[in-house]
Amino acid sequence: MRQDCSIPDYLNEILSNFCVEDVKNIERYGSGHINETFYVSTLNDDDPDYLLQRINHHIFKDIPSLMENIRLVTDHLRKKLGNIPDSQIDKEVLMLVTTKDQQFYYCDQAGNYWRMYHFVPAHSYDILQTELQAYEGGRAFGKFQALLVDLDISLISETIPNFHNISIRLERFNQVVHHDVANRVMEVSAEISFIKERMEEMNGTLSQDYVDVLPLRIIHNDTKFNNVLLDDNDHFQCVIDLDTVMPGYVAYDFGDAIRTIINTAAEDEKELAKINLNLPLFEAYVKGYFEEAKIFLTEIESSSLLTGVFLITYEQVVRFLTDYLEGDSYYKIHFPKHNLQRARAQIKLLKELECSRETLEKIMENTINRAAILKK
Ligand code: ADP
Ligand code: GN1
Ligand code: MG
Repeated sequence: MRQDCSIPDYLNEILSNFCVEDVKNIERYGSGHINETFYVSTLNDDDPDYLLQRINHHIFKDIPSLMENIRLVTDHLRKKLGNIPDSQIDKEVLMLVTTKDQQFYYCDQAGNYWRMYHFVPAHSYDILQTELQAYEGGRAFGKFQALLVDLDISLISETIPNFHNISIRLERFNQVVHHDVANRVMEVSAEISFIKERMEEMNGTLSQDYVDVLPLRIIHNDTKFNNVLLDDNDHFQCVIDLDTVMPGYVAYDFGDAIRTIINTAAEDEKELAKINLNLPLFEAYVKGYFEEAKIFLTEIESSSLLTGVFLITYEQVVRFLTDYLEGDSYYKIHFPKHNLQRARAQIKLLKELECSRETLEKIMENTINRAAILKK
């Protein structure tokens, strides 16, 4: 999604530090909640276009380690895909652009960190339209995990510690409710109750319940559907937004992807009645995911996946409401009560998921059994 906004003059100065071809235009781009993103087009049709990002260093505290993660992961993916032509790999794996002094990021005088990728000409969707898109999304994230299975996990840094640790997120939530710095607690008592009613059940889910049986793997950790690009025929092209690639349970990625795929409305839908479950899309994602992930998934991992859907949707309620109560310091917002609206929408989604738990279990079981794909 391109946006018409005025571009600050200093961007040309930032670009002059990178090894890029003649630039034609720069425009704000995308609908991510974290980084500031620009599309940089070039004059010559034979040159690649670029994507420039100011990495949010308030959220990511150690940008050199984060960029080293991305370098390691993209190098590994390239090596594993070595049998396809270079022109193809450049569309399937994010390609970093170096600075003139051979670094993968540039730190400006104000302390802002910038990086560039080759622009991948493909589509990202906030809401899905077809089963093929869901199936291809499942394949994309399944393949991403499968290709990273043999990358040494000890080389990968935690870019945001305890990112999906619900116990720590709930501790923080309780503190934020207690301090009520933005004086908003009164207004959201129903939402706070919703979180508290499920606190005991959710606390420790996956991170404690499965601690000795679930393998830690290198996962994406932010698998909402607009973080996979699809080509013109809706086939998956490239997994993007690698800032949170770090150790975790595959159920986290499964849960976050399903949370966005299964929802018939936007993540921040105001009219809650529009938020329902699209079960055919769920089934299509499960099918695509297992086709690629079956080569490494253990039986216990497969059985943990659905728990991830409930956990991550609940976690989003907690995170959006925490940010609202703290005065909106984490996510980009587009209007004053945006985080509250997001939290309410995710509450409705979680209620729908809870009502359909058995149906979801059956679909999972049938899809997995039909393919007879579990590796013992
Ligand atoms: P955020 O962390 O803010 O979500 P992303 O890395 O996901 O940042 O980038 C924001 C948006 O920019 C994405 O949703 C996608 O539309 C677009 N995007 C990111 N990387 C690329 C790329 N290499 N090629 C084309 N589009 C991209
Ligand atoms: C953020 O970066 P983006 O917009 O893809 C967030 C995710 C949330 C998501 C909710 C680093 O993702 O964890 O699930 O918003 N990323 C980070 O839309 O916090
Ligand atoms: Mg993103």
